[in-house]
Amino acid sequence: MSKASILLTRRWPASVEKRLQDLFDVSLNVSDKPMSQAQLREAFATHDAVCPSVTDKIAANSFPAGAVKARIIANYGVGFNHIDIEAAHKAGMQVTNTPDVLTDCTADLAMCLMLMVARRAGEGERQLRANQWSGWFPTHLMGTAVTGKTLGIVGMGRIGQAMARKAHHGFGMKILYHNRRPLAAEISRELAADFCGELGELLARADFVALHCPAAPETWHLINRDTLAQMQPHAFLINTARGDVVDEEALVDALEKRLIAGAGLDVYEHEPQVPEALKAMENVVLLPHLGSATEETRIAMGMRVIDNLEAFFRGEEPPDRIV
Ligand code: 8YV
Repeated sequence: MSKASILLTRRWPASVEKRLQDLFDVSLNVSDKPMSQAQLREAFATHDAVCPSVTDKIAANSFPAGAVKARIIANYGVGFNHIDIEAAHKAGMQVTNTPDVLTDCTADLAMCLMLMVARRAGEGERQLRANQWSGWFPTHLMGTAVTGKTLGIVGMGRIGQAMARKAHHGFGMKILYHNRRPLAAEISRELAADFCGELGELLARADFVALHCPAAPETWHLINRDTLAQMQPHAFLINTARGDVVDEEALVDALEKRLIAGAGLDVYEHEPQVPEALKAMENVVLLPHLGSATEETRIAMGMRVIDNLEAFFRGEEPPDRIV
């Protein structure tokens, strides 16, 4: 039997590409540059499966006007807001993602941003590398304590819960969360977490606000001029979710007016564009979408895509099918 043909829109870790090549007839995007819409249309017309990632905007017009050969879009990543799922289904394709395998990795990065921004780590590093460190003195780069503070988590899914666990058990933080529904009683007991039905209540009480909700029409600009104004002036905003959840212009304004103390960001509204105003601020830590960027996780994400493809081409339900 001939192997199914699959196309990866970007390069993946070598061990995963090797495993894929053992199983499938694989086309690689050798340049590793984001593919154009014309290239995507061609890919859907000529391959049994297309495996995109966050840099591929897949909408109805990404599919060929004529016959679509592809029957599955196996996304490399958990977030799938870059894919029009309804259009994919209409064009006869299933869509899968890679949950679980990047949960801790992303929560670790959120912790990293929280610690960095609170302890002014970016500022200190910039100062030292610029040979501007004159030596120790009692009031040098005094930051804010993290241990024992209150962390408000917006979106208490897998990643939100992982961050809550690290922050509560590791840093003695008080956990508040805003979610569509409260956690199961035993998890909420384990985390000593308070459910805030109203986002405003969480924003008014938290010293750190961490975003872990998916990008969806309901969460678009959830953090905006009004909600930023509800945060405490000493509070920090951490975003490892998606840029669209924050109105970036309003955030710049709130930071400039000192309505909040700072921000730690891994995602942006118009990646890879990052507002110059943010880059100019010392109280902001900016990372280039590194949430899942460990070797272990990027390999595990690839293996998870393989699990989905293998199940699909065996005629079974892929484990991570998005319905
Ligand atoms: C991925 C992410 O690197 O999986 C996600 O949702 O945000 C990132 O960790 C990216 O999406 C790959 O497509």
